[in-house]
Amino acid sequence: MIEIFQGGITELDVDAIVNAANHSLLGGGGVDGAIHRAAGMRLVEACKLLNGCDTGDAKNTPGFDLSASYVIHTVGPIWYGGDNNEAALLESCYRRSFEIAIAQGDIKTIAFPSISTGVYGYPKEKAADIAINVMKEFEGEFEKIIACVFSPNDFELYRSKLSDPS
Ligand code: AR6
Repeated sequence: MIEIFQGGITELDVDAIVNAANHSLLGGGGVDGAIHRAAGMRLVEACKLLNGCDTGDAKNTPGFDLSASYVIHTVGPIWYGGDNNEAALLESCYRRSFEIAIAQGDIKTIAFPSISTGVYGYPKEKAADIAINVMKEFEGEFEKIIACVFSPNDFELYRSKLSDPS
């Protein structure tokens, strides 16, 4: 089942939340900042042991003070106009996050923010198409996948795409 939730991802009571991080994995603004604030200082200590992360890849940590048991940190591409492998890298973020969740073994519910669509500038509609395609591919492996959006416009974007049978 794929659901849409509008609001802060740290509020969600799921097994894992995905973080739209940067190469350092040491925190930042946007959803990354919110997750680090809510998880507490132990999160950055755990992230320091991971030696960063490549764009399109993902790594997981415990969720510490979050209600989510795990945070899966992924690094989305910066949008440079679309001819710099952005789509494949964004798709890889979703796919690697799902693969890590499956390998973890005890993640049945997972929530994703709209990776790369904030500071990294990825056009929201193109990003939503990629997110939803990969979510549909992995839908059978999870009890619930949540697309967590922040704005009413993003909620409507996901709602219209998810209700479109094509
Ligand atoms: N919960 C859910 N979604 C959120 C939240 C939240 N609390 N806060 C923002 N969003 P961004 P990026 C939405 O900029 O583009 C960081 O500094 C937001 O509206 O957080 O991948 C990292 O450290 C947008 O739709 O991530 C990196 O340096 C989406 O989350 C860089 O930003 C992603 O926006 C990553 O940029």
